[in-house]
Amino acid sequence: MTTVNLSAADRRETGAVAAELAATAPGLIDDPHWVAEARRMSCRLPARLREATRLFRHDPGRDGVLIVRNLPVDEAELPLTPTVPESVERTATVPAAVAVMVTLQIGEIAAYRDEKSGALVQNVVPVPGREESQSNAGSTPLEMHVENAFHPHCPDYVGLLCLRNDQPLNAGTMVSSIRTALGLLSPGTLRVLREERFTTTPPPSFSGGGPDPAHAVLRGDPDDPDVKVDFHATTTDDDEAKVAMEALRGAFLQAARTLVLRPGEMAVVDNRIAIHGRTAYQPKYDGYDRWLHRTFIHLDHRRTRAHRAGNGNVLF
Ligand SMILES: O=C(O)CCC(=O)C(=O)O
Ligand SMILES: [Fe+2]
Repeated sequence: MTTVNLSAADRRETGAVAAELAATAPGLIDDPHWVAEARRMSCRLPARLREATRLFRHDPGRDGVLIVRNLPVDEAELPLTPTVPESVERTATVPAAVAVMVTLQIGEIAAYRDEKSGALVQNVVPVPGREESQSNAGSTPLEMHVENAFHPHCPDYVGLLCLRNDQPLNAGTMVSSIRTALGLLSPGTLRVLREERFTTTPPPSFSGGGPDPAHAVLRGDPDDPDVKVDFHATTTDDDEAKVAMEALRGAFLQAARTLVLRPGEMAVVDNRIAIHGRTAYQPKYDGYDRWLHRTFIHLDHRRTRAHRAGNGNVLF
């Protein structure tokens, strides 16, 4: 797994730029002027961090995950972990500024109008009453998935910055990549997965009304394909395709790694070749539960232009 450990000096430098960005008017993450400043200031992140994001963009490695450690997140300064449904971060705090700048060094930040009110930085927190839900508000196992697999412009990368983790450290982000899982699958299974025999249902908030288009689970170079699957939302009517999907799920589980993120650690998952999920844990709802900031990244902002009003960062 590609890992960058920031030195104490790098952490200080990142903290200084993030504090300056957090104090930049109007101090609201979703404001286009603030995003423009964040984009510009992200060029002042330490060289070793910019070097790592540049190399990761060129080659996500076998795991398709970049881990950045020792980012400036000061747990003692954090407010209580939010507990409300659909929680998002609107205020430009230091941790949010860090998440946005790392995001903007990889590509362009993106969000979806119909998800978490289109906020560019979203809170991944457990929500009382949603324990069993197959969403990031739940605390039972979250099935592995490509993020927004149903969307024609799903993110190229997903960023997850840890602000706080649960104690004892049970909650883990599971990641697995098709580059690792591919060798565990038979040629017959791979052939079926390359055919348009699968559909992925959007969450109710996104529903466009029409039937979900059939798609292949594996696409591109047979030896190094992209993957599009969500083991909760992708289905198929035919038995052969069901068996192939089960085999793929097994291979992904066999190849999976569990990342227990600590405060100040950010995982960037390449959403083309890697899938992710979450292990079960026990929230306490006492204000000190696990808390991540999530961002989405597109590499080619222009390609999504027809899906974005006013050339902003929110897709419909
Ligand atoms: O909680 C996690 O580690 C990941 C949850 C998730 O899949 C997401 O927020 O997209
Ligand atoms: Fe996810």
